[in-house]
Amino acid sequence: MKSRVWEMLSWFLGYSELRRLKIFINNEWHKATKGKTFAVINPSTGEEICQVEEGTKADVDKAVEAARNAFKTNSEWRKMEPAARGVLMRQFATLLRRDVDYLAKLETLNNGKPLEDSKGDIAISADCIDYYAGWVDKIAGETLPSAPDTFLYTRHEPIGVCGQIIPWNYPILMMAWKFGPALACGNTIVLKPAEETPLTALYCGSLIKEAGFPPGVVNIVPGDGPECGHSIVVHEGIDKVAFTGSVEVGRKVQEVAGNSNLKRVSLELGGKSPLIVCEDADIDYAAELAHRAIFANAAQSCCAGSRTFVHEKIYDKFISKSVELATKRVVGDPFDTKTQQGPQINNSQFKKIMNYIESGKKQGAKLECGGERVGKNGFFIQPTVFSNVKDDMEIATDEIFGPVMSIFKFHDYDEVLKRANETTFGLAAGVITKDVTRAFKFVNELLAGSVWVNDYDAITNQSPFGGYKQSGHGRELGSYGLREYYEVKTVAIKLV
Ligand code: TXE
Repeated sequence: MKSRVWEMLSWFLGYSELRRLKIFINNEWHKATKGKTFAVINPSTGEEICQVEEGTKADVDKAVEAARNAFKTNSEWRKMEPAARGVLMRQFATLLRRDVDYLAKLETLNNGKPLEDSKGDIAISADCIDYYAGWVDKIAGETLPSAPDTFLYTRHEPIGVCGQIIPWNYPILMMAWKFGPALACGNTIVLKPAEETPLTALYCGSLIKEAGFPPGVVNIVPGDGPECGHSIVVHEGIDKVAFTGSVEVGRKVQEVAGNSNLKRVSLELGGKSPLIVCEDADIDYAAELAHRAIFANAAQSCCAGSRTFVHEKIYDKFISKSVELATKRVVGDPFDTKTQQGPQINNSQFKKIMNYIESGKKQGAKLECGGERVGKNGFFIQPTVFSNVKDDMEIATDEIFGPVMSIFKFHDYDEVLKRANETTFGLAAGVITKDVTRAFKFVNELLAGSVWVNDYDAITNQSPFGGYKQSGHGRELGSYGLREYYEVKTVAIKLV
């Protein structure tokens, strides 16, 4: 693997212009005000890829100033016809597709996901931007019934400067989910990519400029959470903050936003999503689906199916099939086309996951397979399957965010529904059954923002995505995603 990574490194360093590793403000590349840089690490090797200028408060201030100027009433962006905004967005999507090979390699180098997965993420990111480009001239208010001498209507207006803070698990896709609705509604943006994975977002800065967006509409400030992220959340010049990440930080974001200028907040946080396999399920189909539900993206997915409930009548067969699939899963070099699972993102996530595996063993779950590190370098973990998991074990309650499948046994449908809902999270849920009445009962009573029947991760650009309970609030994607990015102004005109 090492030689391949060196090949990639020289490819990256040879072809990337250094300016792409700076801070992107006003369509220009800036050095960090404090003059500091931070290392970006390749999770496949643990080695440094490159240094990136580290944004701090002063850089966030600069970015906000640029975004505020771009949002002024007479700015080029604000005077633009909606359809013209759509043209810019489509151009950006076209450039993402043009550079898919470069971007995919960069994403895989930086995040560790298999190259084909990175290509898929970039394709759906471009589709997401295109989808929202289609909305620009349809974000309409309403004419309302009123007294005959009054004209009453609503306008949907952009909120203003939007701070967007994203995680490292789907770096470019999370950026697209945030850019799409914000730009469609006519806002301006200060984006902070995760400190682990800033490379593709920064590259996209150059594409934003090439697409023709006016300076200041999109600004990208790489940096850490406590300094750079916090400076965004607390900033009085920012009107809205959208955050995707941990519950712990989400809670802080809401509190800090509330204590500053009460900026609007939308949060997409973690999950502990149940997937319920009923006795009438086709076992091979169900095991394949449950396998993908948990192990996709090395299980670094907020809606990962991390609690698999299986009916007692098919429990043993389901476990042997799941073990067979997990044992066959190919873990390793994400540039190798046979690889299905790359490394975890960093050492701290790696350790967190290994600790959960130990905790599962100690608390009496049965380790069916996996549970070990793969190789000596990088942060690879074997696909791990636990059976006999009880509801109060740590692996049953906490978001592990790693390749650990936890299988629970159930014998009664009311009982499993109650257990599935007994969590502080509520992002997603799945059920596999051929019984339509039972399916609807689950659909209606599962407390989750998305419920998938005989499917999992069925996310499209038009389907809203977000959480019940402590998985966050607000929705991304679809027309619902737009609501997070406009204000409703009511206008009453008396005809005197
Ligand atoms: O998340 P953080 P981490 C969960 C998952 C994972 C755990 C920790 O369980 O194991 O969170 O991951 C920025 N003010 N998810 O530590 O810290 C940070 O710089 C403002 C679920 O990586 O929440 C990054 O850009 N911003 C999740 C972003 O928040 C701050 C995806 C996410 O980092 C900040 C990732 C602060 N005080 C992790 N502190 C999902 N929902 O998909 C940090 N950040």
